[in-house]
Amino acid sequence: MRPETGHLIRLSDYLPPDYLIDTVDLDIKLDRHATHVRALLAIRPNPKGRAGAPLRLDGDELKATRIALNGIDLQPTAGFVTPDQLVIEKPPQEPFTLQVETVLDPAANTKFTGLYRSGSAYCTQCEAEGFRRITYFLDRPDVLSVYTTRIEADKAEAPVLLGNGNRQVSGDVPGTSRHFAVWHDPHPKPSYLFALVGGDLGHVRDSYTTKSGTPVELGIYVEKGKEARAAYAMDALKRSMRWDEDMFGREYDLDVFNIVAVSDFNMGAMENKGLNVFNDKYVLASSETATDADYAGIETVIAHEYFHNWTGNRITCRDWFQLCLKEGLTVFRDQEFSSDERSRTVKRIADVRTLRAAQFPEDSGPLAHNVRPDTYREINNFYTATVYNKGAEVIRMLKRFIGDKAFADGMALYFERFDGTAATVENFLSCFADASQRDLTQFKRWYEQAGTPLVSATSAYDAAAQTLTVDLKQSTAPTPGQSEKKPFVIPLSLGLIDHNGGAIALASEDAEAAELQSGTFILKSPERRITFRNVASKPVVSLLRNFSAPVRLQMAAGPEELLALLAHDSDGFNRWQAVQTYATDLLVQAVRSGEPTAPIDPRFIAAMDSVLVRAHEDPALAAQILALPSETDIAREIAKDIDPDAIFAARDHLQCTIGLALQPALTKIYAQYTETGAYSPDALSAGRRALRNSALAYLAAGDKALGLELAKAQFDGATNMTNRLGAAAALATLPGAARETMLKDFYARFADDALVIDKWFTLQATIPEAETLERVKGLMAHEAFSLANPNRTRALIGAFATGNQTQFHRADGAGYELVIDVVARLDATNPQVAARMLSAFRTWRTMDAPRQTKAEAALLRLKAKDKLSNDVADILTRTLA
Ligand code: B3K
Ligand code: ZN
Repeated sequence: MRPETGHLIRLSDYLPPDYLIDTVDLDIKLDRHATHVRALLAIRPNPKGRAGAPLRLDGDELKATRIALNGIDLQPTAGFVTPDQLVIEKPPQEPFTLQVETVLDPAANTKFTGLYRSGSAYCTQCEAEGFRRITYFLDRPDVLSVYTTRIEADKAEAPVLLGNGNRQVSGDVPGTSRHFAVWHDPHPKPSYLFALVGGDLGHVRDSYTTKSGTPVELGIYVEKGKEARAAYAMDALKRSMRWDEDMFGREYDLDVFNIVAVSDFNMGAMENKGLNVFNDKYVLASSETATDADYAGIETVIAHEYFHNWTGNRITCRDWFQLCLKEGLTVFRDQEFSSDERSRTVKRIADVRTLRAAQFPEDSGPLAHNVRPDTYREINNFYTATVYNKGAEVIRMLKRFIGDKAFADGMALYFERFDGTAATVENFLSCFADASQRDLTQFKRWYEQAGTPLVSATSAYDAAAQTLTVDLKQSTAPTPGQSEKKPFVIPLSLGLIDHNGGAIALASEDAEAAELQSGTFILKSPERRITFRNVASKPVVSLLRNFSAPVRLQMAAGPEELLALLAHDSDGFNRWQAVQTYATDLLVQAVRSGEPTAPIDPRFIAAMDSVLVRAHEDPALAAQILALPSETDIAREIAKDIDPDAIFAARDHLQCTIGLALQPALTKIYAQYTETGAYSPDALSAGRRALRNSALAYLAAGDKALGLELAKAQFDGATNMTNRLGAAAALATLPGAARETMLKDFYARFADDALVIDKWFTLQATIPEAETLERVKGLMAHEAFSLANPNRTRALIGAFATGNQTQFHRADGAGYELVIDVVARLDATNPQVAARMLSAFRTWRTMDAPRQTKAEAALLRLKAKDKLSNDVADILTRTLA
């Protein structure tokens, strides 16, 4: 156990490192059970550090075999070197070298951080604190070093040897069956960006010429035989490289850029300098095995990791509190990229859905934290939707607040001023304050206060005076450790629509000219009133257009107004939002009334019909509008005493009613959008498939027999995974022999394809019926299941805990018990993934009383275990607090 385990680390305690490490020379001899690592560190006292301070290098489960200072061996006696640290009490106060040899057992590394084995390959994951599992180091992001890495391995076992930077030399080790490669990365970098890979991998190669004419060799390494499935990722990579040059003026800076796909990975991917390592889920795609959503995910993640080369690698974080500096900004950049490559409105809707589904519950529960946290006990638990997705929203707001031009100038300043440094949020904001000549002090609260602000808006029309008064208020509920919230700077995009659907020009004495021109009004005090003049008739207010701020909006709007927005709003996002709001209101009312299956307002059905009529204008948008709010969307609105069964019943009833009432129109769409020609993952084709699959889901809900017939035919005849999985999902909702036959057939077809079998597990884990619990338990004993593989664990247990509201939150508590059992087992081997699973409990206090009792009992049972990792203990303590 490391002495600092569980300690609270505070941003306010930050001190610069006492020593700097200028160069790192590594010699790594790969072996399954005894990998020998020799590290030669060139160290010097940091002029900004404490003179004469001891040198404390971090370690984690390390075994040192030799330590030498300036070439002279030190006896590794107890106390000065332990598995967790290496301390030199009185190091030289001038430059010196430290040579450290460690021996690792990668095959036994089940945590998948540090050096480990995935399949037959060796790979690494160092962010956030994995490098200390390879050698002793100042394992913090503000220590930047130039790395040279010699990797040696058995030629047959690992013909491919990859490292950071450019390859310098390679060759055979004379008289042995081994070979080596030396990689040199000229860009100083923090240890978390170190990576190496060794294995017998297939590859695809391509090349790219930067705007300034420098050629770059591109390589994607995958499991042998899967090379063809890397084509889309390669295409996405080249498009990302071009986009970053065009939009941000950022060019790539090494001779090679390599990506390696592995099947055992704790998260999505990792931006190691010049050597990105990916979860193969975000690299491999073929039309038969990947859905349109998978293709979109690959495009996004490839772009995200590539964009990190500037926002993250060239400019890194001073400390882990600044994580949003690279993550929020890079998510913003990948969202912009995907918006440019696809449909901006549809992408915005998808991103807001993600934010609401993943970040809003975090921000209103026990795990709420600032976009830039003040404290942490386990940094790996802060790679959250708040840091990533809300972090991206904050950048988007900043852009809206200061304007596109000042934002672009601020980004250019940031790259100019901070290139090659480890920066802070303050550094970042100073560039935008300078570029815009605006004071960003209040804006900065978005980084410093947790919680989702509630904006309430009311409007009053005065026909005689031809004025419309809009009253805006903001408030933010307390979050753990923060009872008082100061007002945020909230940019609210607003438009007025007249009764014919036309836009009304904005005129007002209470607003600034820039606000009237841009339609973005800034709410920075607790309340603001804006009176619009020259409003000839009672308008409809379209507020929070394009989701201009990550807030919850409360605005009394009746069906007429929502229907007018759906029909006429020039803002596509608010057309979608109008239906979401309408449906959520209906469903919340149905649940609250205690009659979840009461008759549905016919005006809503008519609205959905109008969406089908206009579907050809933008099939992808129509599919989004047709998708009813999720069970968790409804639960969030209800906020307390939640009964997921009632929510499910209400939503299911609405889906069935629409499916039956609109059967002719849905059938027409289903027939009209039949797949023709070869599969293409482009946004337009994907939108057509999404619309057709949405029609299928409604038809199956409305008429089981018809649904069964259509879905069976679609499943059997599908020529791509989007259509096959769309059919399988429809069949999964229909209990009976056809479903079981489909599941058998699905497994038989794809048994050898891990990523597809993950889908097969998820399909079953998310069936909303009581038998699913036993099914999931049975699947845990299936030959294809393994807790050792994170994708598989997420596909079955993660999907059950987050994608099956009625069964995870079963009234008898058996869903909670199942997940807690898995967390307890998994914690012994992979604490990071275990902690992630456990965070499904973050909404437990919003459930009804009987469910809360069951959830608490399960959590306390976990707490009673004597050996919990720091990762799980941290989430558990905060969840129970
Ligand atoms: N930076 C990595 C995440 C590392 C997570 C460490 N627990 C991937 C990314 O955000 O690009
Ligand atoms: Zn990232």
